[in-house]
Parts: sequence; C-alpha cells; structure tokens
Amino acid sequence: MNIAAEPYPFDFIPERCALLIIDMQRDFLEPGGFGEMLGNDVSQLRRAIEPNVKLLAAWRAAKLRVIHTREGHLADLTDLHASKKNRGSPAMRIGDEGPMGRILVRGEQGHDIIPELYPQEEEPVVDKPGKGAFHATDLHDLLKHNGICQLVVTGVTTEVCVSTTVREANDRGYDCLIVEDCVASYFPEFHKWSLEMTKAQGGIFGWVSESGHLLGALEKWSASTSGANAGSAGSAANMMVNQKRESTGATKC
Ligand code: TIU
Repeated sequence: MNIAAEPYPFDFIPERCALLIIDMQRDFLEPGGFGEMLGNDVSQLRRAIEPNVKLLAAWRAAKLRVIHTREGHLADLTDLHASKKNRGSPAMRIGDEGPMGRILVRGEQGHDIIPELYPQEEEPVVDKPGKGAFHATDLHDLLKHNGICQLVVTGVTTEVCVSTTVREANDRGYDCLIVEDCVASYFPEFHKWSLEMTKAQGGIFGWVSESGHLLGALEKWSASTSGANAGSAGSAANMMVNQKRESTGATKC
C-alpha cells in the first residue's frame, strides 16, 4: 500500500510496521520538567499532541503494533554519564527535585507519558538513557521478534530524539517514515531542517509524510481486514504476515 510521502511514496506494509512514539513525556511537554530546565519554551511541542492522539487511535483501531519510548535515568543515576549530567549550566540538573518530581528520573511524574497518549497495557514502553531509542535498550530485539521492519515515527523532539532514533534505525535496516505534524521541536527551524535532511538525497535517512495520509491508509487497511485481525496486535499481525506478503508482493523485509 503506497502512502504519499517525500521524497517518494512509502511502500507501507501494515503488519510489518510499528508506530514508534518517541518521548511524549511530561518532562518535555509540560512546564517544570527537563525541557524547560534546558531553557526551552515547552509550549512549542504541544501542537504535536492532537495529531498524535488521532494517529494513535487509528493505529490501535487497526490492531497494529504500537511502541512508546521514554528518556530517563535510574533513581541512583548509575546510567547517567557525567557528560550528560554536567552539560551546559542549567539551574537544575537531571536527578534534582522539580515540581514534577526528580528531573528525568524513571518512576517520577515528570518522566511519565502525557495522559493524552498514555500507553495501553499491551503496548511496550522502551526506557532509554540516551537520545536514540536503540542505544542501551532492547528495541532492536523487540522489533525483530515481532517481525517489524518499518517504523512510522512520531514524538519529540524532531532534531534530537526523533532524528537520532531514525538514524539508528536506518543503520539497522529499518525503513522509517517521520510524520511531520506528529513531531515537534523547541526550534521551528531545526524541525524544518531535520525533516529536510531526512528526505534529502533520495531519502538518505527515510521518508516524511503527514498524518492525514497515514489515517487514510489505516482506514483502508482496517476495512480490508475487517474482523480478520481482531485479537492481540502481536499475534494477529504475525499470523497475517505471510499471507499478506504474498498477496501484496511485499518482499522488502
Ligand atoms: N532537548 C531536546 O530537544 N530533546 C531531548 O533532550 N530529548 C528528546 O528529544 N526526547
């Protein structure tokens, strides 16, 4: 199934594709967290919430794989490099007590995903200490075990954790599509150029599209499988892989 995208249409294989939502955490999107501590205007990111809500609802309705990530550190900060802790000169640092609990520490309120996009029980949440979602996590194994070779990537921020993750994924053989209206940055120009860099040179890191195109494709997919893929996302999707690959001629992954 082709999805309109740049630099050219994306060959969407729904049952082999996961929606990867990067770091939609209170620490980045709400005042008093890590994002604001770094000197950023967190309101810049909120425009991505509503398009993500719609895309996530459609993805869930289609019973396809959803994975969330969170950036953060262990309570004892043993996974926090001194370089990350000491970078810049913020008034508060990772691990300090803020209005939403200890900044960027797992288990604290600020570290959690915003209520609008809260993960459902069957949706894996990958906790990562770095910017990329593959570094020091089991994401690659999780994707391989679930037969996933394509990623539709959303979340924050475009040029930091989204871009780092897409670059990591690209080097591991995944086809990535970034959803332009579902990613956001504290710096609009970095957002723009990060997307430009992704799709330049024939899609050097991947594809860029808009949520409207994905919603249309998901609707078609749901209609074509109506009822056949009911049940848990993983098992239903896996059972349909071979049959669908034959019928679509998809041999890319
Ligand atoms: N500072 C910034 O733009 N982003 C981060 O620190 N983390 C993520 O992008 N998630």
